[in-house]
Formats: sequence, structure tokens, C-alpha cells
Amino acid sequence: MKMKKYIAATMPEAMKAIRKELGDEAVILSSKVVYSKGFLGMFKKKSIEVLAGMDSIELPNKAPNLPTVQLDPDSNQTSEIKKELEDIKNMVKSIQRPQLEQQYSEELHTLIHHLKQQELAEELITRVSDELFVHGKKTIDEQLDFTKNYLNNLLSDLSFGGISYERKFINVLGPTGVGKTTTIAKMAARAVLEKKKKVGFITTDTYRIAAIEQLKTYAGLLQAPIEIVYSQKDFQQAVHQFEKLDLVFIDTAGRNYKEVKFVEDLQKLIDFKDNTETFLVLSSTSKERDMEVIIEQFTEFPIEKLIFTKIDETNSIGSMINLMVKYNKGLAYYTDGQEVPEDIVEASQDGIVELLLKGIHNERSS
Ligand SMILES: Nc1nc2c(ncn2[C@@H]2O[C@H](COP(=O)(O)OP(=O)(O)OP(=O)(O)O)[C@@H](O)[C@H]2O)c(=O)[nH]1
Ligand SMILES: [Mg+2]
Repeated sequence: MKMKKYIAATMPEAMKAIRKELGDEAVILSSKVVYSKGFLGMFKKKSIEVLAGMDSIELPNKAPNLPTVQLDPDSNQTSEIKKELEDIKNMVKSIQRPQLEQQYSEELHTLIHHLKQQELAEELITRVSDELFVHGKKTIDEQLDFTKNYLNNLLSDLSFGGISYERKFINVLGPTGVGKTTTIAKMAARAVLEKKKKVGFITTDTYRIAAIEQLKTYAGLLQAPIEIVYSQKDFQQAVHQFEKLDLVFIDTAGRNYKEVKFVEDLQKLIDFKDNTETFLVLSSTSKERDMEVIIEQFTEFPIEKLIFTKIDETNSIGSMINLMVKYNKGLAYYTDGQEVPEDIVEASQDGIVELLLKGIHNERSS
């Protein structure tokens, strides 16, 4: 990594210099306030010292020695090996088990096949299929009606629907690259265009200049103010500055979810639980097991509902339902494309069930 120290009067000035020299992908490694000596301890001048870095790829000029495998129980490598072993075990189990369809009479095969394709949890498919069998639902239309009812019941304790507009701050968390900033832009655009709300943005993603620019662009389009927050003091100032606004969206840096400390620090930075609605954004293209780990990592935070993105990039939405049921979390929105503000759907219980069962008639005729 190429590293360089910058000293400037203010953080924005330092960022400007860094961007000019290192480009948009520069990473801020550390920053601190420094004071010049001054005269007899007086007239000290405050400036900001920022250490910035830029990843550069270093190619080894000879083949590296292969490391001997040592399993340290706390290392990431070990947990990844364990996880892979678990996956292999599950795969072997699923090969040994008779196909789920084979356990039921033929008239149920189309529906079971569809639910499997959608990657609904096998346990849920079995529960639905048992009920269909017991209630003697023979035709696909009967089965669909029954399944819709069954799933609606299953989801009836979870809450669905977007921003409540009852709390001022909308806090959006989630791992890297899932679409947090884009989704904020979509939600904010709706709040402005449809609900005529006065909105503002706060970003705590001060690590990447490109990320700030991305949110600034959306804020600019909506003619909404944006504050970049480096400390709790900045945050309080932003809250004060946004006193007159109806709704404030808080964009956070997508960090590796394993860095739970990062999220904890963030919670310390944003301390206003009472007036905040917090959403956890997940990409529906991720592996279900990985999403489970993420949700578990975030359990100590007041996650109101989930948001699933990129459903246009997946053919199976069963995982979404599996996770909602398993973790007892409702759904605020799902997003189905890159276009802002169009590609976002406010979630409803019926809607998600319909989505799961969509296309089954085509499968039957094919
Ligand atoms: N196909 C598709 N792409 C999406 C959707 N939502 C977001 N994206 C794309 O996903 C990419 C990442 O989106 P961002 O909004 O920058 O994601 P982020 O979570 O803010 O990322 P970081 O801030 O880097 O953690 C962009 O190219 C978006 O256009 C969606 O619903 N469907
Ligand atoms: Mg972002």
C-alpha cells in the first residue's frame, strides 16, 4: 500500500488534496487534530493530519513458499475451513436423502419443485406439503390458494412496509456493496416526491471519497442538504442543523460484517435510539448462510426490518422468507434494479408470498 501524510486546516481540505493526488479510491487510515507550538503556549494553530493510503498490487517475483497448515482456532481461515466442511456435510446429506418430491404423490410435484427452485427451506416445504396432502388439495389452483394462506399465516406476526414517517432518522446498515446508498436515494426520492417531506442526508462513510460523492450526487438531485460526519460532535451539529427537516437518512460505510467493533463504534456515534428507525440491508444474491451470519452479527442493534436488494439478479427468493421466519424480522422494501428512484417496492405480506409463487403456472405448462 502506498501511504502519504496530509496536513490541512480542515478535513474537507485534506480530503480534496488526497483525492487530487491519490484518486477516488484512496482510503483514510487515520486522522488526528494537531496543534502547532504557538508562542508561550498561546496562539496555537489547529490543523488536521490525515494518513491516506492507496492499494497497489504487488506481484511476487518468485513463487511463494507454501505455508504449513496450522489451525489456530481463532483465525478466520479456520472458521472458513469449518464452514466449508459444514457445506460439504450438508451436500452429502442431501444426496443421501430421497428427493423431497418422491415423498409425496404426483399431483404435488409441480408445487414442491417450484418451492425448491425458489430455495424455500426444506422444512417449510415439508410443512406446506404435509398440509396440502392432509387437506387433499389435488389441483394446482387449490394448492396455490392453500399455500398462499398458509404462508400468509406464517408471516402474519412480522411487520411489513416501508418508512413509518413517525421517526425522523432513518439509519441504514449492512455489509459492503449491497446497495445501501442506492436504496437510501430511492427511499429519499419517494419521501420527497410522494410524501412532500423535507429530507437531509448524513454520511458517516468517511473512508472513501467516492462514497461521499455518490451520496452528494443524489442529495444534489433532490436539492437536499448533506452533512459528512467524522465524530460525535459533528453528528450532533448535523442533528442541530437539520432541526427543521422531516426526515434524515444516515448512510453508513459498508464494512466487513466481521468487524463488529466498527458497528459498535457507529452505534456510539449515532446515539438517538428513540427517534430512529434502523434497517439492515442484505443482497438477495448472497448465500443464505452468509446472510445468516450477517443478521446474527447485527442482533444487538435495534434492527426494525430488513431490506433485500438486487432481487432482479436472482431467480430464487425463498431465502428471504427463510431468514425472515428464522430471525423473526419483517421486511421494509425490496429493490429490483439500479434505477433511482423507480426500482424499489414497499414490501407487503401478500406481495412477498405472490412473488414466491409467481411463475408456477408457466412451469406447469412447460
Ligand atoms: N441489479 C441491481 N443492482 C443494484 C440494486 N441496488 C443497488 N445496486 C447496485 O449495487 C452497486 C452497489 O450499490 P451501493 O448503493 O453503492 O452499495 P452500498 O451498500 O452503499 O456500498 P458500500 O457503500 O460500498 O458498502 C451499485 O452498482 C448499485 O447500482 C438492485 O436492486 N439491483
Ligand atoms: Mg454506500
